[in-house]
Amino acid sequence: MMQEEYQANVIEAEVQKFWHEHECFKVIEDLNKEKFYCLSMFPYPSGTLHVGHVRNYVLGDVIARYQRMLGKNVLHPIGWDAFGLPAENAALKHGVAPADWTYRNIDHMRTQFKQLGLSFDWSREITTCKPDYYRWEQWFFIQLLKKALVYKKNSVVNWDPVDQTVLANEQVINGRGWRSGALIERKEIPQWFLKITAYADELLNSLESLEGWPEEVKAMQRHWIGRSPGLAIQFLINDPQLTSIEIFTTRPDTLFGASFLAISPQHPLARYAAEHNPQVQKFIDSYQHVPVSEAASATLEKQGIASGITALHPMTREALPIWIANFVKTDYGCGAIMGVPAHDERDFEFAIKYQLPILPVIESLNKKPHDYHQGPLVTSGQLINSGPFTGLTSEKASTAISELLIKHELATPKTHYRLRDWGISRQRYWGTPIPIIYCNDCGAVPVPEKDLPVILPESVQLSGVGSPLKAMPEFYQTTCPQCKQAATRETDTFDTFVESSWYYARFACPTQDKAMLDDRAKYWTPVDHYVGGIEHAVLHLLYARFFHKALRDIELLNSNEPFTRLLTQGMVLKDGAKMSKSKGNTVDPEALIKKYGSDTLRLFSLFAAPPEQSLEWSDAGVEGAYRFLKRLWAFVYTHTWLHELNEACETNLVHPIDWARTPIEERNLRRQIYEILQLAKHDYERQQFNTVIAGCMKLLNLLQAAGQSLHSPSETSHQSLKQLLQEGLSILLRLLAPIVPHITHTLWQALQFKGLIIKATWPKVAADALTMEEIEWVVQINGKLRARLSLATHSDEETIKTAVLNNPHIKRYTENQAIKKIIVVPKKLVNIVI
Ligand code: ANZ
Ligand code: ZN
Repeated sequence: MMQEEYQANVIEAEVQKFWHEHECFKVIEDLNKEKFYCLSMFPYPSGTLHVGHVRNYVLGDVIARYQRMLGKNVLHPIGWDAFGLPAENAALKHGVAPADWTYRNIDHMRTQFKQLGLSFDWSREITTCKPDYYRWEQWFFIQLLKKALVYKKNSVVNWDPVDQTVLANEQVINGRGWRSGALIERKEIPQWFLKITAYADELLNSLESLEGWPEEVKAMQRHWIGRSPGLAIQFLINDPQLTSIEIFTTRPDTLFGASFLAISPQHPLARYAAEHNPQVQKFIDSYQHVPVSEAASATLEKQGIASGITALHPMTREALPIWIANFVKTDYGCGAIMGVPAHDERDFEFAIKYQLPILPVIESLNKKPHDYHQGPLVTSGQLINSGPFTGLTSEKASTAISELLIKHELATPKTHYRLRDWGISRQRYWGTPIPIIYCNDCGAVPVPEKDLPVILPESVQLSGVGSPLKAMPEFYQTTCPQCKQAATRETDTFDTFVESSWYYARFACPTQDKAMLDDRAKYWTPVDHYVGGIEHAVLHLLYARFFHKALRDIELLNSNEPFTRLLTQGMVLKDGAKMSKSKGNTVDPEALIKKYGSDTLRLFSLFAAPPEQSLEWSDAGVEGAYRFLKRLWAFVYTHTWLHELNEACETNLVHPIDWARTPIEERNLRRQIYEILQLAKHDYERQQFNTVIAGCMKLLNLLQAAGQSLHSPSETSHQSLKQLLQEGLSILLRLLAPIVPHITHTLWQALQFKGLIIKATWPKVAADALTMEEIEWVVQINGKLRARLSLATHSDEETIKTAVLNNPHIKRYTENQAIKKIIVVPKKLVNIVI
């Protein structure tokens, strides 16, 4: 029997127990059913749930539950992105091993997730810091190595000289180590890289196929990949020891405007020049340790020194000086440029400073005069002072100049990318060990597959000085797999983005211990709907797309993209500011669950804003959500007798109702119910859950009002109204089921509807409910309002035209007139043109 009062905590605990005991959300592969893979980005186990998590996981949960009710085979898994820096920081602070801290947090957050009523298939839980997971990551790294998609090179890190540790960027505060306060040094050390650039073109081009992604995210990815098609041009050098130098340009049309060449301080030619010139050596040395991050070099004051070497202009045969300049990036293009001061900002600034010639070669198409000594003209236009190319547009000239140079083997087409290869070495303890062994004779040797996983020791004491792995001979001492002599293991670990790049595929077969993935991954992937924060728009999503393609290329997957549709949810704000611990404006979801129950929390977080927008936290809003659920409960409580109808239906005691003969109020109510249903379906498809909820609130009001006219349950008349109420309630509960799954589960049972609401099918719109109603049509003659006519909403054009022309009001105007045209705007107006 149903309780009179809505006791959220009691029913939620019961319903959750029921789901758990009946393994309601466990799925297996079923080729006869349409699959749907719904995934919210898995969390870092930071310790406790915050409202941002609530939003992320509730959104995913609603989508999963909705798709189940549509009859699909829904995979909705969860796991833990368990490696990472915070565990090491916590370990230093509290003296507890990172593993213990992490597992404890996971246990706590798992309980909290269960309290939220999230419909996860818990049998597929993944924890990335466990060897059964990272072992396959190590295996995959070795496959990439075999395919030459892994290499090692020197790269700069932040070095804390006091703690003798490499620091992550976020651990460097105002140039100092976060713990030691020591001034950070830049240090070059060898690191492992994944060749993501090998997939640059595909990563860019297949963005086109991602119709279910927000434009904004695709634009960010495009920019990050930053494809620049251009030309590498060879300039011959007037020096007996050298032959030529190659520069990269995206503007071959400006070739006649080049008045110098510039190379980066790390360019081999700069080193050559330094051999004979101590000034040059000094200049180069002073740039050895300057950060070369892009932001820094854009604003850096331009500085340079002439190398003393000149190059030959391929067209004019003039000698151009080669400068060594700080604004030329080493690792972009050819590390060398042609300076065109009349048409490029950086070159202009440099030319002014060092008094290099400014040679205008482009004018604007409308020939508007431009003072080239005041600043460059950077747009394309029409060529001037360019020999045979004068008069051509920039576009035509670029093609013509490129073709001529290529023909004479003085240039090659080259495309450059902003995208860099992915440095995955981290000088950290709490991560996946990189499966490499260093041997004095054989060099870097991958760990043989049969010896995987390389297990990370979990019981360690962190001192804060260096990685504890470097102090554990039992970890690093080993023998060379090739020559069997003593060797040492790599002590660096993977960037934690590696784990999150393939977890979505592993959810298909989380316990498979013979392979990284099996055929189940082909069944479930791609993820049909992925939900997560916009902060992952570039790195995580790009890395996962890269891994997906690489996994496809070793035939472990069979699709091109990992995530078909992407929902990026907005932030949760309080008083207009981002919620954060440091601001002290956080809200504790657990306390709210205790007070109101998780259905209220779920309802509020979906009702307060559409998913993509930021959500303003409001205590009054939470209260409002709670009141609605109480009202729903009370309404069902007073109408539980409606269940008699369910029994009657089953035994065919109810006569089918001829709705056309029922009173207009009932037909109206019925139409409104189905209109709400129709809209809700549309809104579910667009994830506009806030308007779904608004519709449900309206529906409850309608049912309440109608319910009041039914005074006593025993009354035998009003059969149609009772049935309508029952129909309306069953629709209302099903519309709300994905959103507030506990209360709807309980009420569904109280009303004795068949089966479980989580397995109920999505309600269908009764078409006749919508068609029966009449609406008012506006009738115009030559655009002027002449009459209003009540006609059925969905009448066909012929019926409408006949009714209009036979109307006496209209006849007055149309008599003896030739009718040229009759325009019918469905459900609105008819315009007669005479
Ligand atoms: C001549 C020129 C004339 C250029 C002109 C631009 C405008 P994006 O589009 O970002 O790829 N460049 C090439 N390599 C460089 C390096 N290593 N460091 C700094 N700058 C470099 O930029 C391509 C342009 O950036 C190239 O085209 C080159 O300058 C410069 F009116 O060549 B341009
Ligand atoms: Zn060896």
